[in-house]
This record gives sequence, C-alpha cells and structure tokens, in this order.
Amino acid sequence: MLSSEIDKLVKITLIGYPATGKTTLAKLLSENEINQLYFPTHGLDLKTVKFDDYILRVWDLGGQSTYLKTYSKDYLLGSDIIFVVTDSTPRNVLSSRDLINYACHFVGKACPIIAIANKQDLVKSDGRMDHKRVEDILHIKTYGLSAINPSERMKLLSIIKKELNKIVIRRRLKN
Ligand SMILES: Nc1nc2c(ncn2[C@@H]2O[C@H](COP(=O)(O)OP(=O)(O)O)[C@@H](O)[C@H]2O)c(=O)[nH]1
Ligand SMILES: [Mg+2]
Repeated sequence: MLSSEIDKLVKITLIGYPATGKTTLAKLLSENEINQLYFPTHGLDLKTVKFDDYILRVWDLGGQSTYLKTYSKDYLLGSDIIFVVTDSTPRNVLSSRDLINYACHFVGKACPIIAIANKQDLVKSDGRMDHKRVEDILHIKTYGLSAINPSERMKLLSIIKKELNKIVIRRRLKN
C-alpha cells in the first residue's frame, strides 16, 4: 500500500453494550439494505467503506463486555474515532459511562470519543432520552441517530466528515 493511501485509511471503532445498534450503524455506513432481525455479533466484524477519497475501516466488536476487556488493546489502539453507541434508555446511558472511561484510559487524547444516542425513533413512545439529555449525562459530544433508518446515512457521514479534517491535522502534527 502506498503511503498516500495509508494517509487516507481511517479506523472507526464502535463500542457499546449488546443490542444498542452497533452492527446496524456499521451497516448504515456500508450497505443500503438494513435487516432488522437481531443477530448478536460474535468476535469482530470489519467493514470497509469508501467515502470521498478516504477508506473507512469500521471495527464492530461483539458487544459482550468480556470481548472488550480481552481485546481492548488491539481493538481500541490506533483508532481515529471511537463511537460509543447507546440505545438512549436511561439505564444503558448510565452504564455506558464505564465504557467511555475505559476507552479514555486506553487512548487518552489521541482519539476523539463520540457518543451516538441511537434509537431516537423511540424517544416519544418509550421514554428514551433525546441526544441532549444523553450528552448531559455522558459529558462527551453526542449525536442522536436512528440507525435503522437508511435516510440517516448522510447524517452519520457528516458526523464522520467533521472528524476527518481533524484526523489529518492530528496525523501531520504527530509526524
Ligand atoms: N427502533 C430501532 N431499532 C434499532 C435501531 N438500531 C438498531 N435497532 C435494532 O436493535 C437490535 C440490535 O441491533 P444491533 O445493531 O444488532 O446491535 P449490536 O448488538 O449493538 O450490534 C436490532 O433488532 C436492530 O434492528 C434504531 O435506531 N431504532
Ligand atoms: Mg452487533
């Protein structure tokens, strides 16, 4: 691989408890059709997505916390963006704080950790929190999303795009 191609390779890492929507989010980025059946991810699922002239490598680890504890070093290190995915229920949002602290401990300031308050389509029907409330609790930048809705793909890409410029600057400063 040419060094100019490596410059354009971006590692996006998804973490979050089971069934929060990580795999759906990865599919939203990489596919047009989204299957709403729930198949728990075992081990690691890697997806590659071309965006502008970047190659996004999306790492979707099985949500079982044992996986994260076992593989966190290989999994989290070298990430350019870490998305912490929550299902926006109060309980899950509160638990996700531990994951954020854990990820922070590993990557420090080297990589942005961004929360996705997923399943926003259910906010009105079952008392889930909107993204602002989630952000107040998590104290990191939080975006609301409904990963099952294919029309949200552009929103997700624009979230990523905002970070891509910063990634390029961070890499230049490092070299
Ligand atoms: N209503 C709703 N369901 C969602 C959303 N995102 C994911 N799901 C559903 O939640 C379940 C778990 O999703 P999945 O992506 O497999 O979760 P993962 O374990 O974090 O990878 C599936 O049935 C998805 O269809 C969303 O934005 N809204
Ligand atoms: Mg999964």
